[in-house]
Amino acid sequence: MLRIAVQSKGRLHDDTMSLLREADIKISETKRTLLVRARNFPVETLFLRDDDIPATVADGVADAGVVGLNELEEKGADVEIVRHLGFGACRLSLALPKDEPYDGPAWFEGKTIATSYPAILRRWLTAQGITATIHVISGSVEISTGVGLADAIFDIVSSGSTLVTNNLREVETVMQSDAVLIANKTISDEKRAVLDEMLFRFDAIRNAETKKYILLNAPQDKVHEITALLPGVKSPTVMPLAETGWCSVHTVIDEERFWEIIGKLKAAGAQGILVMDIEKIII
Ligand code: PRT
Ligand code: ZN
Repeated sequence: MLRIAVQSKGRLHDDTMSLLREADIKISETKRTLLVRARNFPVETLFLRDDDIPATVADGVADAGVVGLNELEEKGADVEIVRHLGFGACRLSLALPKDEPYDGPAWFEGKTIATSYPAILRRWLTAQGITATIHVISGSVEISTGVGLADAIFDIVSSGSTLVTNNLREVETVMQSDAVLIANKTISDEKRAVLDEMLFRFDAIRNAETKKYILLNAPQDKVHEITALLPGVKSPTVMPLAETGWCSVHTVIDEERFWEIIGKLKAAGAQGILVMDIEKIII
């Protein structure tokens, strides 16, 4: 049985639970207990505050966990980062009142900075050779400058709208973060095998996320031209249609190249183009 620490509520909870669900690991969330065992897979989830997840995994109370890289860096726990999961993307940045002139990191010399991430901030200041006072607060960091508690803030930024609302301007990005799957460094072979099976499923889901399955009809004499436009997983499948002179082409393309490729396919004579989401890809 592999025990995974998951945020009990908050920004990473839902994405973590949907990843487990898509991997067909069925965890019932109806009873809000601390420890819930999956119905069909040797995994149990331990619901915790995100602050406690790195230490819980490092101590071996949980074998694995999902936590923001920012939280892991702050806590400095000795664990293995097994995968970046892609969701919960954000950055840790320094921000100043928006009209304050800024000409580089030296601005922070002698200033007071409010944050919930003192360890990461301390490392950055040291690397820049700057001495500043760090004022640690656990929430509502963004109001610190407005109420005269600090000259600047160091906080999580995602869309940037919280900064704008509080008349702040982002001046330095110190780190990028996303949710990571972490594991205890000394888990048994048996638990490692469960973790590997889970990773295999997570990877199949992530591989599919950025891809589309496309099907189209192509005139026989244009098939070479059309398939040349399709950088598929391997090579496209080409099948004859009942109507002579036509065939059906199936392949997988990267979502980011989708519009570019579709335009070229149409121009080359492709018709009846169908585009579908893919649930999983096993490479
Ligand atoms: O209760 P618990 O301790 O478990 O939760 P928490 O309140 O400490 O954390 P939570 O749920 O807020 O965030 C968990 C993790 O989500 C963080 O550690 C990050 O890794 C990640 N994450 C991603 C974010 C954001 N995006 C985010 N936007 N965490 C917080 N924010 C906050 C930020 O603090 C700021 O107040 O959102 C605001 C900024 O957002 P924008 O979009 O206005 O820029
Ligand atoms: Zn927290």
